Amino acid sequence: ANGKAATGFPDKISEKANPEANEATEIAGNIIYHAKFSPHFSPLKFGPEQALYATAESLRDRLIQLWNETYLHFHKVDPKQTYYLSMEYLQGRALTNAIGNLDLQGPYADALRKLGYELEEIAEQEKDAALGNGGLGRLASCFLDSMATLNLPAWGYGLRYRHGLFKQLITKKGQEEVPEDWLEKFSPWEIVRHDVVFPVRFFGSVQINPDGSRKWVGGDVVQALAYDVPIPGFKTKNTISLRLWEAKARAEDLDLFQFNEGEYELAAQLHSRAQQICTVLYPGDATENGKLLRLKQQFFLCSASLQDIISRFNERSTGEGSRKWSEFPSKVAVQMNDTHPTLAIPELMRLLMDDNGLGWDEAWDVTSKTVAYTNHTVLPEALEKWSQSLMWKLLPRHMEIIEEIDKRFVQNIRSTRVDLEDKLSSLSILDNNPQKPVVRMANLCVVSSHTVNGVAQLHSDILKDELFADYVSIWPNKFQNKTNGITPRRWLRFCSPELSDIITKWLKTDKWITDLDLLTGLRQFADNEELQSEWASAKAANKQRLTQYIERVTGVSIDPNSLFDIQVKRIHEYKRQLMNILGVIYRFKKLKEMKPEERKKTTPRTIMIGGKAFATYTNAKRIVKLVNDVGDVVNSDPEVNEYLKVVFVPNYNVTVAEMLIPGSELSQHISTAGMEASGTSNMKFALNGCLIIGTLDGANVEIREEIGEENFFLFGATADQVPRLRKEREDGLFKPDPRFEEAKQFAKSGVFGTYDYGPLLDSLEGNTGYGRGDYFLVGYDFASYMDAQAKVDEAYKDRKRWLKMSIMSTAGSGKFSSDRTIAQYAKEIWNIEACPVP
Ligand code: HBZ
Repeated sequence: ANGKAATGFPDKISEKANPEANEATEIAGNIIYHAKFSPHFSPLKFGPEQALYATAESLRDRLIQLWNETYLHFHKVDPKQTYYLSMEYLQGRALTNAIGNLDLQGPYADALRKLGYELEEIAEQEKDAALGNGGLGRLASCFLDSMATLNLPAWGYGLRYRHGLFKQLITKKGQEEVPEDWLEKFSPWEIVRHDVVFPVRFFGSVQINPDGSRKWVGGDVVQALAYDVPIPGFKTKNTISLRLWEAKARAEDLDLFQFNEGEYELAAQLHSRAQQICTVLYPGDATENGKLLRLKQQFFLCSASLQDIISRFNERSTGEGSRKWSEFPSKVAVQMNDTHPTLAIPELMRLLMDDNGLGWDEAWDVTSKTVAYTNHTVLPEALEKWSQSLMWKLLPRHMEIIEEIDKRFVQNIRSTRVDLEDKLSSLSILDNNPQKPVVRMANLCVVSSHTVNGVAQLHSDILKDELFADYVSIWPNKFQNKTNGITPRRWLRFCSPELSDIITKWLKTDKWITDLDLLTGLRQFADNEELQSEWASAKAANKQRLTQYIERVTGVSIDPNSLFDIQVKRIHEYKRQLMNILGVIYRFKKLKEMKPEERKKTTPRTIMIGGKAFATYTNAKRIVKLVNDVGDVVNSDPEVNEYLKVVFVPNYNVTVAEMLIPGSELSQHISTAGMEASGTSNMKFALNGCLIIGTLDGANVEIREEIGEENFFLFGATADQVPRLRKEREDGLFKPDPRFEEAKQFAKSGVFGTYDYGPLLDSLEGNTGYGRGDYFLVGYDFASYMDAQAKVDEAYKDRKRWLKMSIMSTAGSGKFSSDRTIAQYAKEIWNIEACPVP
C-alpha cells in the first residue's frame, strides 16, 4: 500500500459516488461497496488482499451481466455450439486479463489510485489458477480467449480441482513439491450454479430389460455441480463460460444410523469417495488406486458435460414437442482435447440409446458426427491405454459399447479391406493381448470421430504418415492440421504494454490485437533507427523488471546488459534441457581456460532455465538438480561470473512466464526433431521479439518460415533422419564431437558438487546399456547446437542486426494468434459461426 489506505475504508470515496461521477469514481465506490458488504473479510482492514477481492468482485458484476446477455442471446438464436472438453486449463491470473478485455484499464487504475493502490500491486495478490500441467492446458485457455473474442458460440468444460499443479520448491535436494491451494480463501471469478446438478454413476452393473434394451444400474452415484468461470472476449460483449464440475455426495448417502453408532468414516464413505474426485490434478497413477481415480475423473467430466449439453439441446427446442435427435450434430460439436475425454464417445452413445431410446445405428450416426479429436503427442508412452478389467469394473455399460464399436469396425474392415487384415491387430480398439488386455483410447477416438487433427504441420504429417497411416487409407479425409496459436492479448498486449504501445504507434492502429497479421506492417521499419531505439528501450525495461524479479526469488544478481537466454517448459528428456546445461558447462570450462583479455571479448550471457518435473520422473528431477548445482558454482566464480550466470527459475507458471517472456532475447526450443508436437511458448517468445535457437521440430518449422530463416538459429537432425541416427548410435557407429565428451567428463569430475550425476549422464551413452542409449540424440545434435550458439554470440555483438532480427520476429508472428487457429477449427471442423451479442 502507499500508506494512505492500509487499514479501514476510505469512506469519502463511497460518499462521492453518485450518478454524475466519472467512471473511475463510480468504480472506486463499487470496490468499496464490495469491500464492505461481501462477507468474506471482517470490516476492519482494507489491505491489498481485501482490495484484490473487492476489485475482482466489482468486475464480476459486469462479467455476470455480460455472461447472462450472451447466454440469452445464444438461447434465442440457437446456433450450433462447440463444447471444448479438456481435463486441463491453465488460466493463470484473471484480473489484468478481465480489465484489459473489458477495456477498463484506465478507469480501474484511476479508481484504485483513489483508494491508495497501484493496479499492478493489486494484481500481484492474485494466485494462479493452475488447473493444468503444461502446453495442452495453456492451449485450452488461449482457445477460450479466442472463442470469446471471435464471438463464437462455444464453451469449455473441465474439472474444478481443489489443488492444481503443485508448487515447486528448490532445496538442497533439488525439486520438492508442495500442494498449491488456489481456493484457499475463495475464487472471486466463479459462479456456483446450484441448479445445474447431474448424477454421475460409477461401478454397478448392466440390467437387461424385457424389451432387450439395457440399463446401467447400481454402484455409486455422485453429483456433479457446475461452477461457471466467465470468459470475456476482447472488446466485445460476448462472454462465454468455462464450466468446471465439482463432485458432491448426496445427503442421503450419509448413513445416519452408522454415524450415530460412532462409525463416522464408514458412515461418510461415499462423501469421502466423492470428494477425492476433484481433489488433485493428475493424481499419480503408478498404483491401481491412482489409475482408478484418474479414470473416474475422466468419466466424471464426460458424463456431467454431456448430460448438460443434451439438456441444453432439449431446452433450446423451438416449441413443437421434442427435437429430432438427428438434428443434434447440427447443433452440437464436441472437441476432445487429447484422449483424456475419450469416454465422451461411449457416454454419448449410452445416453442416446439407454436413456433416449435411439437404436445403435442412429446413435452412432449422431455420435460420430458430433465428436472430433485433437492429438498432442506421438510419444508411444504417452498414448493412453486403459486396462480392460479396470474399465469393466468402473464402467460396465461403456465397455459393452466399446466392444460393440470395435466389433463393428473390425467386421467392416474385414469385409471391405482384405489388404488390411494383418494390420487389424494394431488398428482395433481393444488390444486383447492376454498378458495385459487394454483399450487403446487413441484408436477409439480415431474410429469414432469425424475429424482428427494434429497441432502443427510437421506433427500432423507424422500422424498421417506414421502413427495413423493405416487409418488414413480407410478415411483419407478425416485427418487435418490445426497449427496451435496463443492469445496476443495475454501474451503481448497485457504482458508487455511497453512493446505494445510502440507497435501501435508504428502501425498507426491497435487493430493488430485482434488481427495479428497486421504485424507484418513492422517489416518495412525493421531497419529504422528510431524504431530500433524505441524497441531497445522497451526490451531494456522488460529486462530490468526481470532482473529485479530474479534477484528477489533466487537471490542471484544478474547483469541486465548480458544476453538473456531462456528455456522454460516442463522438464522432459525429449525437450533436452540436458543439452542446454551441457552447453553451459562447456562454456564455463572454456571461460575458465581463457586469459582475462580473451574473456572480455566474449558475449556475456545469463542463462535461465525453469520448469517442473513430474514428481516421479527421476531423470527430470536430476536435470533440475544439475542446473541448480551448476548455477551455484558458476555464479560464485569471480573469474567468470561477469560473463556467465546460470539461474534456475523456480516454480515456472503462467504468471512467471508473463514476466520472463517479455524480458527474453534468446529462447531455446531444442527438442529432438519429431518429438515436440508443436510447442506454444516458442510462439510467445517470437511474438515478443525474442530470437529462437531451435531444431526443425513442431511449430518451429512454421515460425522459421514466417519470420525468415535468417532470423532463426537452426541446428540439429531433421525428423526423417532420426530413425537412422538412432540405429547408428545403437550400433556404435556414432563418433561423438570432442566438445560433447569434454562437457560430460567435466560434469562428472565433481566440480559441481558431490551429487552422483553418473546415471543421468550415462543415459547419453550410445551403447552402454544404460537408459535408452541416448534415445534423444543429445550426442548427435551437440556439435551443431554449439555451432549455432557461437553464431548467437556473434549476432548479439552487432546491436543493429540483432534489433532488426528481433523486430522481424515480432513482425512474422501474426500466423500464431489463437484467433487464426480457432477460426480454422470453427470453419473446418466445427462448422459454427459467430453469434455476436448486439
Ligand atoms: O501440448 C503438449 C505438447 O507437448 C506440445 O508440443 C503442444 O504444443 C501442446 C499443445 O498442443 N502436450 C501436453 O502438454 N501434454 C500434457 O500436458 C499431458 C497431460 C496429461 C497426460 C499426457 C500429456 O496424461
